[in-house]
Amino acid sequence: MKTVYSPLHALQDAEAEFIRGKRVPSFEMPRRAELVLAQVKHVFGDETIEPRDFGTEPLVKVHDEALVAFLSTFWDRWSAENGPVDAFPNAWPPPRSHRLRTQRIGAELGRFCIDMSSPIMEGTWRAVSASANVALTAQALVAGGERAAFALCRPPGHHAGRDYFGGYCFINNAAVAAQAFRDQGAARVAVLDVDYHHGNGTQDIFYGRNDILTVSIHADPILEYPYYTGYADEAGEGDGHGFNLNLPLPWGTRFDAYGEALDVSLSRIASFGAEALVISLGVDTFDGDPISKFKLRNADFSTIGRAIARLGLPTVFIMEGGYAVADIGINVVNTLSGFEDGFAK
Ligand code: Q9C
Ligand code: ZN
Repeated sequence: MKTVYSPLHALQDAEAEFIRGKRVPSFEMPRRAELVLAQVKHVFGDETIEPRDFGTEPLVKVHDEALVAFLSTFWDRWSAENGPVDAFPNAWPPPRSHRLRTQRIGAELGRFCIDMSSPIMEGTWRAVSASANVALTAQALVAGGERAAFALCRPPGHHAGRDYFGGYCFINNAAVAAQAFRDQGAARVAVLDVDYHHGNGTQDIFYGRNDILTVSIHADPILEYPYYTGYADEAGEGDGHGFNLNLPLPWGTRFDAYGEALDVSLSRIASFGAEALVISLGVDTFDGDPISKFKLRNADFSTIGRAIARLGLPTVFIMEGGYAVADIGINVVNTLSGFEDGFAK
């Protein structure tokens, strides 16, 4: 399988995030992508593909222009006021407030940023736009006839919604790729999110639509980030009703129960009649993940890949989460290799 990769991801290098009141070293770090790349090269060979530049046009098809404009211009305004300091919000608009009037950069940050895990720094926008270009380049390979491709995106994207960012995510790479399939003529596209966390951003972006099915298997948000969405009764709205499927699972989930949820997901994608598939590939479902509480083993990721291949669809894999750095490469490449095994049969 071909892999698309850009070294510009390393420009997003957060020193810290905030968890339960404490400033701790960021779990989302450049080394994650470097170790995935090393394992990709080990198994699939040294060739990787550099992304092309698609500009902001494909981004504003799934995000508000205001978010894209904010992210792309933020650093100059912030650093002029505060110096070269990683930016976290410390104020958020209360419900029903007049959100649009403030001119203060730190207060504007609170309009767009939903949490304290996703600081913006000098290189953030270059890393983020490279990550979206990685996704779009992989999508173009598949649209051009490859049966699958791997977008080694970093920063990840699935927590970024129409007009907000957070959860280490800024631009929703999976949504951008899914929309690109639609724009190139696929009538129906499915996004399957296997990251440990609910794909709230992807759900938000496509919630009112019946042409892009969103399915997410994740830890029950009653106990886990992103807390406020990801429940089983969120089915979509308006035309989109019935085209969002959430499969929350309890802490401690092993592959026996996980595999059943995966089968439900794949059946729904098949009955939907998807013509192309985007996988939000987080491997933070792994037993050894430091911020997660599922119990999948290395070999289970091969099984997931083989199961996805049974759909027989053109497929773009988009890198999302996974923080057990010693195993992240193995778990990602096991998924991709499992897919290739399954597709060959
Ligand atoms: N108790 C992705 O996997 N912090 N994002 C959670 C843990 C945010 C995860 C705090 C986790 C975001 C792409
Ligand atoms: Zn995650």
